[in-house]
Amino acid sequence: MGTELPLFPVPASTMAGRVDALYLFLILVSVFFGVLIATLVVSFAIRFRRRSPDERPRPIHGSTVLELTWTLIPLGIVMVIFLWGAEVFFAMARVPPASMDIYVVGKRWMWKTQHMTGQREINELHVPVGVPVKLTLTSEDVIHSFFVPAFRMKKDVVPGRYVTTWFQATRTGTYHLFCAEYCGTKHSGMIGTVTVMEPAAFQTWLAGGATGTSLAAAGERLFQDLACITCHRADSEGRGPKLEGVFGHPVTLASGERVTADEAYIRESIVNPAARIVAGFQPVMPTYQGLVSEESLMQLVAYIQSLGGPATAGPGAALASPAPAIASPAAAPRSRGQGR
Ligand code: HEC
Ligand SMILES: [Cu+2]
Repeated sequence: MGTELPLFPVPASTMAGRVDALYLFLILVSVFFGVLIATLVVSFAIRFRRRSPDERPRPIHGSTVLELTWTLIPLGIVMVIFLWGAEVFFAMARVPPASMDIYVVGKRWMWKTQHMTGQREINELHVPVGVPVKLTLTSEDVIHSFFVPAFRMKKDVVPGRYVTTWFQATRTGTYHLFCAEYCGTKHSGMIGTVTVMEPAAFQTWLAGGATGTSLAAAGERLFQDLACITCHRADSEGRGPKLEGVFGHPVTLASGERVTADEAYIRESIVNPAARIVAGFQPVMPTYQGLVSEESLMQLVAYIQSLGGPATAGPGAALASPAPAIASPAAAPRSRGQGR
């Protein structure tokens, strides 16, 4: 659709028009039946009013045709709403394969974002226009909700787990970011901005704030500091499984189940290793629950992601051309794995 409706925030993502169209349809259906019912209530009240004190209404006997009509028409309408809604829902839930990764932590009362190249922002998020961006979000404390009205995107951010969502901005500009889940005294202050930039300007911005340490490199440092490396050795001689080539690939568990090693699986393996034991290993890994902040966990996940497997051309490759210098080897092309 893409048209601008008055009273609506500007549509600035690929999903915005689709959400608005569905929303408009719901409004039109509601208005149509609202007006129809109100008109009938008033006109019937006048038409069938009691004209004399001893008037008795004629008894009504059932009508199959009438019953079928008012059952089948609403059924048809709600099925349209259901199928249309499901289609939009799946489009929002399925992250396109070559998306740019950004990690987000909600914390009373701020949003902290981390780019793969290592840039961190608070209550701000810079993204390139026309590139699908995958957000991996979690909360350090209570439930928050990441809401960007211009993108028609709202995602509850739940402590203790990762949720993912995505968007692709369609026009440059600065848009509101809100927390849409009441989270305490300063909930109303948990706001920020999303700045959508031309890809070249975005590269300049990325390079400008360069810390020199990519997310994966920060994770690698933690991997050594937390002594993960003593058990997880690249030569497979440690007590734990080798983590090279794990990310994005299926893992066989001791229970015989097979799971895909995505961000959520890696996070759980670190904070709650006992939950899912890798086949062929003893449950000797200590839990790091409470020892590592959510932001550090994301760095560890990014590091393990960077060990993922054979490099394929990721979004880093597509974006890196204007400023290849910023794409550090650990952060740039990653395998997106299969099965996703
Ligand atoms: C005492 C040895 C030990 C230490 C220290 C250790 N691990 Fe582990 N880790 C294991 C073992 C054994 C397994 C396999 C059994 C299981 O799933 O718990 C494992 C499993 C994993 C997995 C799942 C791997 C797969 O192939 O599915 C990840 C990810 C992981 N560890 C990350 C870490 C990180 C990150 C750290 C440091 C913060 C760490 N481990 C510290 C022993 C250890
Ligand atoms: Cu909040």
